[in-house]
Amino acid sequence: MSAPAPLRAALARDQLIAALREADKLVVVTHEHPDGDALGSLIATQLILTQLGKDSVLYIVDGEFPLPYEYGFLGLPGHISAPPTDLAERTLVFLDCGNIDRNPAAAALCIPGAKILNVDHHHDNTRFGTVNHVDAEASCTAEIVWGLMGALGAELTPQIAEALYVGLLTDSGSFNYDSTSPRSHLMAAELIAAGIEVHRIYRRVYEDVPYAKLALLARGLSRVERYDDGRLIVSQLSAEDFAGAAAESSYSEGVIDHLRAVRDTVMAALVRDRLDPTGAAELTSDGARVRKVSLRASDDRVDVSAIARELGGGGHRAAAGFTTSLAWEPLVAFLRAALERQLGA
Ligand SMILES: [Mn+2]
Repeated sequence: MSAPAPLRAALARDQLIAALREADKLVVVTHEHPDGDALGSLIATQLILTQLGKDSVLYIVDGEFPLPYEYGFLGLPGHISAPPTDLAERTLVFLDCGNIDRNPAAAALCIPGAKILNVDHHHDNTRFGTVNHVDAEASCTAEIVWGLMGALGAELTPQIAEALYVGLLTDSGSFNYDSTSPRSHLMAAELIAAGIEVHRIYRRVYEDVPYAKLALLARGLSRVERYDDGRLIVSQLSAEDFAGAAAESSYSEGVIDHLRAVRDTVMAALVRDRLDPTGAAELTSDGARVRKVSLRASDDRVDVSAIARELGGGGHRAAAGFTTSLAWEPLVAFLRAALERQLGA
């Protein structure tokens, strides 16, 4: 019989701390198309391990660049873009990565015998690590990293605090999502006391918006469709929309929040063409467009991660996503049916 969940969680945390203490050489990685929490927890962990005197590198492949402009101010300490030659000697630390199968570059690091430390807050984390510290109650992975610092004897520098705050701010929806807890605010208080400039970070992350992002939003809002008395609201952005707006793929971030906020919405979906390096639509071998679908729930009854998993994706109850080559009409039909199933209709 396995141990009860809280005990298992405490054991995993102890195992993680012991493994981090023990390791001399590490490589820190996160999920594909990293967001604010992925980058914030990644950078903070890299800084913490380096501060503790360890030889740590931060691995992000070239294909991920340019990173979203709003996180550019953080810098990438110890960044490498090819697997380290001494990979076999390094402990792998995965941050904010719920499913290793969706990150081929990171999965390629997992050579036989690799020590894999999996630190995450996705409730559907596939527990691919040799140590799995998964805390689904945490508002962000940065909150978990922050919670480890005391036990590791790490000092909260302004640079670490800034990276952690970006993770906290972005993954908690500026302290507005359900996952925001007293602990999230205690963390924020400690980060502010450590010297971060809250307003400056807000400006960097949420303002300083390239005009192309506004132009892309306008296109997204012009393609909105509503179904089933507005319970489902969907929009799409094609490769042509990105090109027409001169927008990078990350500029679609935030469009879905406008959809979710509409009255009567139960689930919002944004469907985007995946772009190849030239900005053209990525195609399957039989010529279909590969699309990324982001889902947001605005109703507690709905678990959008379960809907995303039906097509090979995943995420959180209120925010999830998947990739598909379904055409628009069957895709909308799938979303409508999946939502009705969730609502028990
Ligand atoms: Mn996260």
